Amino acid sequence: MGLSQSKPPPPPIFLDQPWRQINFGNNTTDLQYVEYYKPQAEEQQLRILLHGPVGAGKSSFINSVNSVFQNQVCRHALVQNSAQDCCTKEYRTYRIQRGNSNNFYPFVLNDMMGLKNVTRRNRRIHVKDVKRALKGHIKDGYTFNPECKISKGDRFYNRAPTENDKVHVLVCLVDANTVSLMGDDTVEAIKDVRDEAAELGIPQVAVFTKIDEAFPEINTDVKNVYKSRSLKEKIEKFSADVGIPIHSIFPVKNYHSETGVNPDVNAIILNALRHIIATGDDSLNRKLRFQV
Ligand SMILES: Nc1nc2c(ncn2[C@@H]2O[C@H](COP(=O)(O)OP(=O)(O)OP(=O)(O)O)[C@@H](O)[C@H]2O)c(=O)[nH]1
Ligand SMILES: [Mg+2]
Repeated sequence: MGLSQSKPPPPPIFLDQPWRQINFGNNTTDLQYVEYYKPQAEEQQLRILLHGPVGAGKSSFINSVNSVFQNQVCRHALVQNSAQDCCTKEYRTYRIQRGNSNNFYPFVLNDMMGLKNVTRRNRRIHVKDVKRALKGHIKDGYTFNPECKISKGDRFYNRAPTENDKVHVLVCLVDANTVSLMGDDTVEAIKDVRDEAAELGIPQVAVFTKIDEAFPEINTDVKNVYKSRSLKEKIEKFSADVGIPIHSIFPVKNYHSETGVNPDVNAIILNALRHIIATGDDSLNRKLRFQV
């Protein structure tokens, strides 16, 4: 009789300690940071540009941020309904209203067309479009064309962008379900965009969406987000593949089908937003100091 080799037990689902601490429930630390955030220069706004593969949850993230501050689920940015349907094609700026007032927060979020069927050719075009958006050359309402970049003669081309038109922080959104299946061209496109941003001195943050769908332990309770071993491993792998450091990667669950907001989901969204704003503000301040 041969010796039966017993398989090693699978690693536990949960880590002994969460790898990042966030305040669940009423996350007042992050909420107050965002509430009181004000760029140093008067009349300055902080511009956040979202990019990433089609269907990653860019528009949903904008709706989720809005939902946190409206205290109800909002659907201002159009979200795709089916996997075949590429939804966002237009470049658009979203301002976030302070409660019911006529006031807006001094940060804005820009939505753009996602990366789809990436080839070497359309990757180059996409990267050029993102570069122009980063420099503030694309006006609201521009419809992206995957076949060619925005031309300097286009009526949506802004020839003289001000500091308010320029992007201060770039956010790469990826779907946690499919991140490991991303094709080489998509990975290369994300890296190219990262390099362009770095050349312009614009920092980059990544957001992992759909963590509820990808990890049953998080679906059961979103408070498990930083305890999930598989999520941590996916983030480490993505970080190594595209070169975005782990401290700049934030997992998020967007509001997608729910009818009301939830304090723990809000806490995760606010924590990511706070770090996005802090990262952008740091680069904006450095830039303004140089200009004096
Ligand atoms: N379960 C779950 N579904 C999500 C989440 N975020 C987005 N979705 C769903 O994923 C689909 C795509 O979301 P979108 O926000 O349209 O993605 P997008 O990146 O804007 O897509 P394009 O505009 O086509 O590039 C929609 O059906 C959303 O409801 C999430 O965190 N969890
Ligand atoms: Mg979209």
